[in-house]
Amino acid sequence: MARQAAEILRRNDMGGWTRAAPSLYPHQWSWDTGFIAVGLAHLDTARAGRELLTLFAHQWRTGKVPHIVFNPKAPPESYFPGAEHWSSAGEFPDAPPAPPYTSALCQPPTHAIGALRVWEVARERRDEGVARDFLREIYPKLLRWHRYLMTDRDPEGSGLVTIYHPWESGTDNSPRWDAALAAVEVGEMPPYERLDLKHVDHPSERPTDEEYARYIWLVELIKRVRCDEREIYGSHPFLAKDVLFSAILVTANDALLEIAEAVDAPDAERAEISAWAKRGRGGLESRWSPELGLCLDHDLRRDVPAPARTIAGFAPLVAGSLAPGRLESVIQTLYSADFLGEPKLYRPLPPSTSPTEPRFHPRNYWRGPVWPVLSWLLWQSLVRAGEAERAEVLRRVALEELSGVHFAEYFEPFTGEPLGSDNQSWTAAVALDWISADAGL
Ligand code: 9WN
Repeated sequence: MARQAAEILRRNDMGGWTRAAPSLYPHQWSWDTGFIAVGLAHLDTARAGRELLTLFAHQWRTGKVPHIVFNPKAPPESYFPGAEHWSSAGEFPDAPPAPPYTSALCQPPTHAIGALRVWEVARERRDEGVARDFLREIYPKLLRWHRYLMTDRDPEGSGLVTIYHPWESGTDNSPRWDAALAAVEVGEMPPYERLDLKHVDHPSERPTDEEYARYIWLVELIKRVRCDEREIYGSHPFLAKDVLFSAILVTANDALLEIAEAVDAPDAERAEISAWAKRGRGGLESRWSPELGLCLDHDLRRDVPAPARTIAGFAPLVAGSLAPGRLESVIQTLYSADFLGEPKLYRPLPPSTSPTEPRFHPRNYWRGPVWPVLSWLLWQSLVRAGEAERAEVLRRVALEELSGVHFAEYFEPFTGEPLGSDNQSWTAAVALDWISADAGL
């Protein structure tokens, strides 16, 4: 399986960066890149470092890392909305020089996690030289990125990141966003053609046309204000505090702190990073719902919680270093009949949305299928929480799912059927990391 996974990453390698998938996603995606670096670290630490540096070459002046860097050589009409639609450098004063163009959105910050894995693997191999140079180069960029998220994306100082679009969450059509998205009224905009449906077996695996219209309308509104963050905060119809994004930022801040130590960063910067992680944990704790046993997002525009039983609710586990009793309560929900204890599951792997959630759908994208990258995130979180046995079971079962050598984007939770795009880079990458964990690497 390791050979096959490495082969997928090799085939998706575009020379210094990796496309998310061969046909559906021919560009570089931000949070995919963090996971891909984790996998590449086991093949070639220098190449893994380059993956992150290539993405960060397109960091915005604000510190934002764009959610997509568009591949100028992608076949025409391969992805919508593509570079022509965003034309970011032309529209947005803070965008970097183009081409390549970028989107104006961002995604969860998996990058410091990837960078730290590169460093860890290099150290295990006693091959620190190149990796230390890489850390020195990436560290200030990561710091600017996290600072952007902790300030522009959290002017309230709540410890929770605000997103402007469901795509920023990475869990696009999760029921987490249903109510906030339904409140968005779509206005006049040029007609467009969805290209995503051409790449999957059935439209039921992807978001609906109504959801898509709202996605494109939100893009339109961001373009109209030239991505001015203050204007977005004031007028944008979709603003939400995202607990999974915020939890990934907490764990990424922990990783950044380790990187800061390795590169001998000034004390003031280390103190700043520690304060961010602490603030993030506090923010997550304030969103804990004892009723659902999960952490809940918040619809900031309408100032109401967004209750939904989804995998994002395990945010405190992902953030780690929990308040007393919180680990037990999160684990109780994870192993309850709402998630891993559901007897109809084909394998005990976490569905993206709980089958007990009325809006659950077993084949539709983020509404139920199992996503290997999120299983990886929970596995990693269990390891960090000292739950070695539970983590090990999850790792073995997750690898079993991939043993049909379908590095699919997501899987039907009751049948194990691979869905979405095949040969997905981040799926191959997390498989490599899981396999390496077996070898004790
Ligand atoms: C929009 C690339 C990306 C992932 C996201 C996943 C999907 C894009 C889409 O693919 O999103 O960003 O067109 O559906 O939801 O998490 O980063 O793999």
